[in-house]
Amino acid sequence: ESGNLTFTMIKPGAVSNEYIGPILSKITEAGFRIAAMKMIKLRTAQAEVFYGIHRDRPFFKSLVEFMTSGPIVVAVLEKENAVEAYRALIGNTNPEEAKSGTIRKLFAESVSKNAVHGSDSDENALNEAMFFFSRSEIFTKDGEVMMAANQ
Ligand code: YYY
Ligand code: MG
Repeated sequence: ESGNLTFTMIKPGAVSNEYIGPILSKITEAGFRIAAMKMIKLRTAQAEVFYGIHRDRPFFKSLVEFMTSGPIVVAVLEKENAVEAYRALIGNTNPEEAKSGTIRKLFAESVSKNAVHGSDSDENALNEAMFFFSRSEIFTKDGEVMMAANQ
């Protein structure tokens, strides 16, 4: 049984605090399937494009500096209603306002160092997934390439 997709990043900070394993456990225990995953380090230009919608916000420069400060884990997750379900699992942008049990409540240090990213719409989820992964790197439950180029 397949669902829809969302895109996540485990941010620097959560990676350097050794929270990759605990965060992935929360994700899989919540019923998400990992369809794609890798560890990378963002270049400044990549972070500026990824967060381009926030270009004019006061926190943009510090956001880009933080997101390029160390390795991150990028992943594509599958579940029914994935975007909304994952936003609920990660909790409020500000960990002080996040509900107990959410990933940000458990693992975030602050609003700027908030452990994880989660897409906010189906359209952005697909765009963000394709920003980091080629079609041949995203897999179905059966281990087949999800989006064959000739589809
Ligand atoms: O989607 P989400 O990550 O929950 O929040 P956004 O409002 O899209 O902001 C993106 C990103 O920017 C946030 O995860 C941390 C950072 N940020 C910040 O550093 N300071 C703020 N006051 C607001 C957001
Ligand atoms: Mg956002």
